[in-house]
Parts: sequence; C-alpha cells; structure tokens
Amino acid sequence: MEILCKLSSDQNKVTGENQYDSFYLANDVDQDDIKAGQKLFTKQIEFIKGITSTAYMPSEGYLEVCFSGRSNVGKSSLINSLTGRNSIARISKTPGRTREINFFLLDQNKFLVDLPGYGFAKAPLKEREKWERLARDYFFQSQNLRRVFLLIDSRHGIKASDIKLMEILSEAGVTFQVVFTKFDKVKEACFNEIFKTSIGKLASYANAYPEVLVTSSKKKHGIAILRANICQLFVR
Ligand SMILES: Nc1nc2c(ncn2[C@@H]2O[C@H](COP(=O)(O)OP(=O)(O)O)[C@@H](O)[C@H]2O)c(=O)[nH]1
Ligand SMILES: [Mg+2]
Repeated sequence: MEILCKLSSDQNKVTGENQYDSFYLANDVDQDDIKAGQKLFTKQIEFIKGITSTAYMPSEGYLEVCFSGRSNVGKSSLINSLTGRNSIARISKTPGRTREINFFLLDQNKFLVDLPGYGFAKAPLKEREKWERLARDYFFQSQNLRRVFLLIDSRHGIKASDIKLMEILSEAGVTFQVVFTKFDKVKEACFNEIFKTSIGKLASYANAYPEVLVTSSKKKHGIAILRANICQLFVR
C-alpha cells in the first residue's frame, strides 16, 4: 500500500502529458470495497476443471474474471495470493508449462479463470497457434466474462506478445485491466519509465480499463485492491 501511494504521487508527472491522461494507478480505494473484497476471498474456493477446448466450458449461470499474461509473469502466484491459498494454482519454475484454461469456483457462482501463459520464446509455432486458437475461442464465446486482468511484469513492461493479446481482446470487445506483477523486483525510478512506456502502448485501446494496478505476490502489495476490484465486478 505504502509503495502504491508513493507511486501515485510520482505518476502525476506522467499524467501531466496529454496522451497519458486517461490512465492512472489505483489509489484511494474505498475501505468498504476493500472489506467486501476481503470477505469474498474468505469464501470457499475450489478448482473445478482445466480445459483445452471451449467445448468443455462450464455451463451458464455464473460470472467470471480472467487472468492472462506471458509465461512466468507471476499469474499462479497472484491467484494464490488473492485466494490466500499457497497452492491452488501451480507455481512453476519452468515457463510455458500450463496448457489448459483453469476454472476456479469462488463462492458458488463466480469463476476465476486462469488462461495459459503465452510469449514463451522456446514454444514451437504449433504451440503458439494452439494458444491463439484457444484464447480466441474463449474470448469470443464466453458470455459471462466481466473483465480480463492482463498481467505485466514490472521489470519488462508490455511486450509484442501482450499486444497480440490486446488485439484479440479488442476484436472480441472484452475490457482488460493491466496489473503489474513482481513489483518487489524493480527499482522505483525504473518502474516509472516502464509504467510510462506501457500506458503509451495502452492509449490506442478503447477496451483498456483506465485504472492500472501494481502488485507483488511476494510482499502482498496491491492484493487487497485487486480483491476489491474483482468483488465489484461480481456485483450483478
Ligand atoms: N519476487 C517475486 N517473485 C515472484 C512474484 N510472483 C511470482 N514470482 C516468481 O516468478 C516465477 C513464476 O511465477 P508463477 O506464478 O509460476 O508464474 P506464471 O507462469 O505466470 O503462473 C516463480 O519463481 C515465482 O516464485 C512476486 O511478486 N515477486
Ligand atoms: Mg502458472
């Protein structure tokens, strides 16, 4: 929290420039929303299934949010931090391992959806094509998706493979929100540059949510704010 506030004041420098005006770091989150988010994530959570084809998507009658990002971005760690479970999502030392869309049921009718990672340099073309087909099918077919959280490594910023995903989301008309991960691994000055470059890349996407989050699963930074955001998305 402390770090987020500090960044938010620095970020004014960034928002002073016109093209960046529409994006901002999460700040001043309502305490009631924080509490509601906390409460939601104390509910029971259960791994339902992993699918390799959208033909096996869970049936109707629920809402969902999805987490997506490059392999090794810290997606499993973030899902574990959010849910307070150490191993609900598998943390991998080897990038590019998970090939399935994983569905975690939260509080009976809400899903956290974990999309396979992308952008792994060593993945063969066939694998990459398979990923794209699965992602496209999912984003175009899902009726219940409230938002995609696009995870970006704080050290690296938005890469070409992230832009590819942003293009697919644009075509499918799905809103995405950038969540920077592994913030503990980056120096503040360096991050300010990464942040600035990244939001410059977001500027042309009408489906990019204006609020950007900064998290560290290791230090538990930004987790409460992300829980609050997810909770709000699940209010019908
Ligand atoms: N320092 C630090 N390391 C992290 C953080 N989140 C994930 N990692 C590490 O990054 C690696 C990949 O994490 P994982 O959650 O499996 O990434 P995924 O491939 O996106 O699911 C693991 O070694 C994690 O321990 C974080 O917030 N801080
Ligand atoms: Mg993972």
